[in-house]
Formats: sequence, C-alpha cells, structure tokens
Amino acid sequence: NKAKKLFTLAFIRRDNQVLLGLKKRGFGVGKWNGFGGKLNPNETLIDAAQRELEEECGLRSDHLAKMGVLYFEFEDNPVLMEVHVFQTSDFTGEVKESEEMKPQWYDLRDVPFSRMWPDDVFWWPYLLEERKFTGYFKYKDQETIVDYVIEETAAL
Ligand code: 6U4
Ligand code: NA
Ligand code: NA
Repeated sequence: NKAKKLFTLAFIRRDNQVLLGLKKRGFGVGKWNGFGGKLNPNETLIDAAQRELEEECGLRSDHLAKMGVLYFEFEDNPVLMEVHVFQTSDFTGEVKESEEMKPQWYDLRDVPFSRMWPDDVFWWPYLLEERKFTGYFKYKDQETIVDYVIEETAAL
C-alpha cells in the first residue's frame, strides 16, 4: 500500500497531428510527452491539467476530456504515481516554448515512441481511438518495464 501522488498529462490534437513536448528538465528529461505535472495544493485534476498545459506550451483549453488513468511504480521508489491523461482538439492560443518543454507537432504516423516513455506504446492505441483506459506499469529503472496491465475502461 504505497502512498500515491497525482499527476496530469494532456495531449492536444489537430487534424492528423498531435502536439508533443521535449522535456527540457526534471523527471523524464530528454523524452517527448504530453504536457502536465503535479497538482498544486487544493487544485482539482482538471484545473491542474489546464494550468500545466498553458504553462508548458502556451495553449489553453476548457475542453480537456478524461481519457485514462495510469499507475507507475518504480522498484526503488515508495510512491506510486497516478497519472490522469486528457486530450482535446478544442484549444486556443499560440504554441510557445517554455522553460520545461520544447513543443512540436507530429503526424500521428510519426509519433516518436523510441524517444518517449516505454509505456506509451501500450496505451497510445487507446488514446488515438478515443477509448478510455486504465493501466499499471512496474518499472525496474526508467527504461525497463518488468510488469504491466492495460485495459479499456467504461468510465473514469
Ligand atoms: P516541476 O519540475 O516540479 O515544475 P511538474 O511539471 O509539476 O514539475 P513533472 O513534469 O515532473 O511535474 O510531471 C511528470 C510528468 O510526466 C507528468 O505530466 C506525468 C508524466 N509522466 C510521468 N511518468 C510517466 C510515464 N511513465 N509515462 C508517461 N508520462 C509520464 O507517458
Ligand atoms: Na511537467
Ligand atoms: Na510544469
């Protein structure tokens, strides 16, 4: 029964593209991912998802749809990460690089999985098909998954 820590992760879609950001610092540095982070005190998940999206890539959305929940456990870390995944194609603003992320649009056929978290390849098919999902991944180190479960969920 590890302590849980909440995170958000938001993906912006337009036509046949997705906006990803190259993480420039901190956890997951050097990997391409959606935009998100930790909740501030008293903040809801959706508030945090909106705030992190704007801080990290300059875009705003009041229409982030909940798509999935992912749990990540690292063998040497007593905290279970609980990451809530959102996506939308309904956004405003201009894409802007931040201290934390270098954003870039990718065609859906060219998503750079080899430069993303190793779990992403398992749950992206659900995201792309707009099927809600729940997943659990146990990591040995940041490159090595030792156990996982991923399944479609009716509601989140
Ligand atoms: P600071 O540096 O304190 O401002 P903050 O933006 O609050 O950080 P951050 O960037 O460390 O938080 O949050 C981690 C981000 O990485 C969240 O969006 C969740 C995401 N993430 C963590 N583990 C992941 C994994 N295994 N696969 C994945 N995304 C992951 O696709
Ligand atoms: Na972040
Ligand atoms: Na952040």
